[in-house]
Amino acid sequence: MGLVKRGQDLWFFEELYPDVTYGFKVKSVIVPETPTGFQRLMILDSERLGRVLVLDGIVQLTEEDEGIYHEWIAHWPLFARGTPAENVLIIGGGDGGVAREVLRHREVKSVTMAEIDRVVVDRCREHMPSVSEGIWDDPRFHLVIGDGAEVIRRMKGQCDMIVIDSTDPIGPAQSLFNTSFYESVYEALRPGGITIHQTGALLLQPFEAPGSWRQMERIFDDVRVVQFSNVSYMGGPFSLTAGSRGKGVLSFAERNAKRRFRSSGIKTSWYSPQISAVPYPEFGKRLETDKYGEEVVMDLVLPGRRKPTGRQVARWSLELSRAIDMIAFGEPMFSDPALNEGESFVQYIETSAINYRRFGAVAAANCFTCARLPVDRAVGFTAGYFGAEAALCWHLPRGSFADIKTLRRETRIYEAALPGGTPGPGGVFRPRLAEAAEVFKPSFRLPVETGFAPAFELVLDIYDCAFEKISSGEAVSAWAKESARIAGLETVGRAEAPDFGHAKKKTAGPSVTQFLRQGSNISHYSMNWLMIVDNIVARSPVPLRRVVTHAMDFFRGKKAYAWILPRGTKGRSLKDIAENTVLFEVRRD
Ligand code: AG3
Repeated sequence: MGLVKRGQDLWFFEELYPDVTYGFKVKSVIVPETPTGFQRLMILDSERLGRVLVLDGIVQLTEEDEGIYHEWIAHWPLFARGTPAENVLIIGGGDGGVAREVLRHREVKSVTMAEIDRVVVDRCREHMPSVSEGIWDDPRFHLVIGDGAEVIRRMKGQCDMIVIDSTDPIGPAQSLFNTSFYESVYEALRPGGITIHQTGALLLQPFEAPGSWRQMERIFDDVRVVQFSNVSYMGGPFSLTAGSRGKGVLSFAERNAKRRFRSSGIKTSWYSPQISAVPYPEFGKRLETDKYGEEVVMDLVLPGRRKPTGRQVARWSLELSRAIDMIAFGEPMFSDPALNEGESFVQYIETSAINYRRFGAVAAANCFTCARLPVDRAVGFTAGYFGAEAALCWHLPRGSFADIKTLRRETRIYEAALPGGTPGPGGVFRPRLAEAAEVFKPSFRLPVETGFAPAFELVLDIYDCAFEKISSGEAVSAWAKESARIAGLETVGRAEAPDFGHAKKKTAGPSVTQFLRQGSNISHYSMNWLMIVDNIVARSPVPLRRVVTHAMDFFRGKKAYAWILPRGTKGRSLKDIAENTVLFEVRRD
């Protein structure tokens, strides 16, 4: 893609997505694609859109419609404030379009633009002078060539407004889309200050705005999404996410804008406080109802003395990932290739993992996705594959932001009707709700201690974790090792934290598997959701309180939901299974 010859004509096709693109006919190449040291820069001229700035194959602006983006990203937050902003910081924005619009506000006393790439500034000034028109002679304007993430750390409490006019969160702008950066933005704002950040096309980049939202929501006092659309950012509704320092600052945004726009005398072409920038309701709904993920845990009764081989299990995981529309990543992993009693198999998939182990005649299989999971299909397929006589299932909402009562209601324990995989005639049961105090008492007995089951699983979702901890592959591997020591479980091999990059979509963080003797500890980290989701399976008891609190302290998590499941049972009644399945909440404030 990029520049393509079509007959006599030269066309440009955007390279942002692997499966959709848009293109335009090119009149001439003004600046052929050049590496700047940070990114690839190209400037094209076209009949339809005028001159076009392209970075890393992605259209940043066109002369024809740059006003739409620049007016909205500058005037929306400036007019949203009750009082005029005086000190404004722009991160990125090297073409000068944002600065141009900000400087139209007379009350603004100083505009600092921190752009990492000098080549963007120079080429745009030379070849697209209309975009930055007027800024260079304005004594209020200051250009800093440097990394915005560093510049902002030196500006504590100094800014009334911070505009982040960056490229997408791939390439050099990656460091501008995470919690530690958002924290420094908050720190740099004065009370009553507002920041605004471009967060992508709402339909085509479905995890971008929600990912920024979730992180910003934890730091800023109010967060809002501003929606607009233009021609050059493909995909219709496009988002800017705004945050304020101070509660209630954004609540009056519309009212302030109407009043202050009128009195400012500023004439705009595309921005107007009369136009609603409220996102389509569907996006609000998606944000609210967006569950982190789902898991189905299955105890399958194998016929005869069947012991599936490693090869069969690995093939199951690949076929299962296909059945649930998930791509498998990396190589299948075994704690013991013979898959002897209790030894584990793990296959990472697009957003998390599939795993397996066997306790006698029971195959204990888990299928976890940080997205929607067609549970019945996963169960039906798995039971069919192993020729299971019965399938006991726990369907768990993982990383749900709901309260514990809702979580209990959404946890389903049932015997599947085969071959369909749907809940059978025995009905659907819920886990027993317990207080952490009860579960943490030394007198509490795990299902392996009471003799109810040969193994147990601790399913743990920890919320509000520290970004630095969950984003570091090294830290999470160290935790997995340390956790095994605290649990008194013997490790097998090392804890690896492979990086599948964008493949993990909204989890956007490492996954770690630490094999244990006859068990495993598999965890996934979501940098967007600031959460860890973890499953520990073992045949011997562990000190629950120490294991859970150690994990929470390590990741500095504030809240956890945990389930304890009896694994590997055969012939127990559903009622007994449900009574031995415990759900509890832990808070560390
Ligand atoms: N910066 C935002 C470009 C976003 C393009 N992304 C996309 N289409 N998903 C533009 C810089 C203009 N000052």
